[in-house]
Amino acid sequence: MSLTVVANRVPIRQSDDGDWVPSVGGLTTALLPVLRQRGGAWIGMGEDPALPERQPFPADDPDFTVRRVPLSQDELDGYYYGMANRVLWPVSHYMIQHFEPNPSFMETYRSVNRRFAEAVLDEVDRSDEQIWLQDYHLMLAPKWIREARPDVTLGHFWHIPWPAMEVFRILPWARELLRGMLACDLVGVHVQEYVDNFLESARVLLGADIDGQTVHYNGHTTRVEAHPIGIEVDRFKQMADSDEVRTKAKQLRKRLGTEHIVIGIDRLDYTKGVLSRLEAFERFLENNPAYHGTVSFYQIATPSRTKVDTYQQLKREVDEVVGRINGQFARDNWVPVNYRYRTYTQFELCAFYRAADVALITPLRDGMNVVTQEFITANQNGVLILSELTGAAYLLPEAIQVNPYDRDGLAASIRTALEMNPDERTTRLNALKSTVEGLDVQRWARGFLDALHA
Ligand code: ADQ
Repeated sequence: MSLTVVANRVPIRQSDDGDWVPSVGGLTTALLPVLRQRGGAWIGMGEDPALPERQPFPADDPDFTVRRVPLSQDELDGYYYGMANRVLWPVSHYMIQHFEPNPSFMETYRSVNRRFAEAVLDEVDRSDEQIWLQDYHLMLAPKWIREARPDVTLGHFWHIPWPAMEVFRILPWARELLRGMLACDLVGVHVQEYVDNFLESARVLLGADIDGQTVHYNGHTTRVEAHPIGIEVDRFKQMADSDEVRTKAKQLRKRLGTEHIVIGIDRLDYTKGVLSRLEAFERFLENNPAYHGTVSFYQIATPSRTKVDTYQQLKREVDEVVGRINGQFARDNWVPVNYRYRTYTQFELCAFYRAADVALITPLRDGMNVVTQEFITANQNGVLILSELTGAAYLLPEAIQVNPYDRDGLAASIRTALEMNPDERTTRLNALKSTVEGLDVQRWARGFLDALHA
């Protein structure tokens, strides 16, 4: 049975010497081996009109086809920067202050989803085909695929939180979007709480019949299941244990020169809670003068969605708060906050994970947050402080869990983490490691596809 993966982005990129290579990222890593083995296609948007619509990959002995859906600048603005980034992203993360319900975004989203559906129909020629769509960019495509091909198997994995029904219904197009999703045979989310929210949305907004985790609507049946995503555990472990990473981690500790290192690593996104985390670190310094000079906070933020105003604004605010904290507290050779606004390689990130005593992973809301799992896998004796508003929190009770809006609580948790005795650190970290090992990303892909097959 061949597989068609449909995602916002295609899984390959051009390397510096011009060759096409797989892109880096959890989804690519998980699905490329399956596609290579089974054959089929990966369909994603085409941002560059110069690239071919269909590209067999690898070029010399192709296993599958990369198919691009070419988008004009207007389409990209409406579908991606508009509907995906300014409508579905903020609402799903409960941040409705950033929600811009512009009907033209939805209009473009509809037509782009239809183009994705047409590309799928063009690629899919056999009835034993499995089609797996990814994420909030593609809520409507399933309906058009289903209308033309009642016989194919359709799955959808939703990578971000599925919000409470009363929040989801804020979307003026909530019912239409849900109907799109309910053309699937299987909808996957990270945790049971999102399953429950999805079922409740279908029941209340569409009057669908719910039987356990199955939705009956309009003559079709959709199962909704929790499939928590993981990372490439083995590769991360090997990387973290390599001489290169060990050396880099030592160099980092030496360069910072403080007894304790606290890290934060995120895409710079308002959902990740970088600002409130910095303010909590500021409060920690205010409340704990004895720690001045002994703790460095290293925040790495990778630039993201830089064309969207709210992201530009966030960057300015982070710059300002970092300046304020260092202006007030820095002395002699000690800089309390080291802030880097750039992308690092996974090797470099691994060195940060390894060097850290404490990781502050405190999103205001997050689907899973795989940085959490990367830290747990790479680190040897540190403490994880984790926002209770992430999907990961449901799976990782051994972390110190905090409400990211509670500045005093978060500040206090930093001290608790720094003062935790070594035995407790080890016990907690070992328990976290064993959970993360069970969440391997390849296992996630197999688990979802097996459930889809069933
Ligand atoms: P994201 O919102 O992108 O993913 P996350 O799960 O934390 O969030 O993954 C971020 C990835 O980017 C990690 O692999 C991390 O290593 C990398 N990264 C972060 N900062 C970096 C830097 N400075 N340089 C290089 N790489 C960096 C969405 C959802 C999540 C869900 C995932 C997977 O929002 O909730 O966990 O999809 O389903």
